[in-house]
Amino acid sequence: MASTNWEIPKGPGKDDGSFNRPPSRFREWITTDGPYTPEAGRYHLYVARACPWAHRTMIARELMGLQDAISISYVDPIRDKRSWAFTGGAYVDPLNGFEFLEQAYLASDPDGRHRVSVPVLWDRKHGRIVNNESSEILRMLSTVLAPLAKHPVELYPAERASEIDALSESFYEPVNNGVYKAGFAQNQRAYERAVRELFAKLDELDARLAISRFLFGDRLLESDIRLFTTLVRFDAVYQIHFKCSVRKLAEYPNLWPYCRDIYQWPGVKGTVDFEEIRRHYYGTHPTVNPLGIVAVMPELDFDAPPGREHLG
Ligand SMILES: N[C@@H](CCC(=O)N[C@@H](CS)C(=O)NCC(=O)O)C(=O)O
Repeated sequence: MASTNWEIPKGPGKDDGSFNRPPSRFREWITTDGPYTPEAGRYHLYVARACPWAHRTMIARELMGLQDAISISYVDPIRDKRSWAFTGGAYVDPLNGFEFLEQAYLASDPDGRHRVSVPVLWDRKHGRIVNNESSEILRMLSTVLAPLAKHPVELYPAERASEIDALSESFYEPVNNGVYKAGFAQNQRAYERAVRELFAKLDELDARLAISRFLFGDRLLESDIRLFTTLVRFDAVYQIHFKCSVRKLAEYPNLWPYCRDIYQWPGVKGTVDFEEIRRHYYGTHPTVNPLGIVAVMPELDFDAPPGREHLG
């Protein structure tokens, strides 16, 4: 069997066949007292449209109106041994002219051996990565970078901060990471545990959304973005490729219209590219899908009216 080294990341943790995600390497913050200060035109995002973690940052950039202040470029959805690459056409790096995203990592830490992951927040001024952890980049976009935004929206209101953190944390392992734990499990037991935990949490969230338009009432907040980027990929990819087989998203009475509600939110639809999402997953994990055949897009009407406006 080909080495899974480049394909499936491996972090510290029990060696019991379960997937352990390695922690993100770069964790600096933009702050008003520096050295990374909030300045329009200074920062750049490297993302993959396929990636649910990178997708969080793409959505926040749109919702806040940060497109002019923070530039963006896209890697090719197919990741191989050399990791993410700029292969030409729509996948170029106009900023540094990198051919591979690894060059950004090496420029930031020449001695390090890194998993090369997206998203990456790059600082033009120091020519290095500030941060490559999506939850932290998302937070910076909606807080310290808000003064640069054309139409800032509050995604992390102070009065709900601890509730938002607690809820996002509660579904990170079973849902956001859980679909990967199902797909990358190395034995039956680890797989079944991941699937059970995933659907238990989805059932719980579905119940919460029966009486609430978004996770915290009628305002779309950071937790919604973090849940959405997993949900929107669910039936096209996770249900099939990662064997998250208990139910389809489209069978959930509340999660499915909730997902459509966010999809139809101004600015969001343009960040979703099902073609790239499907090409990436089905084409990047040869141990999961050796022939790289891409499952046909399920018939899902993401534009159907969600009918959730009446909920508080
Ligand atoms: N914890 C990271 C995870 C990012 C991540 O794993 N991104 C995937 C793409 S969906 C990646 O680039 N994987 C490549 C690798 O780990 O080698 C975050 O939230 O930013």
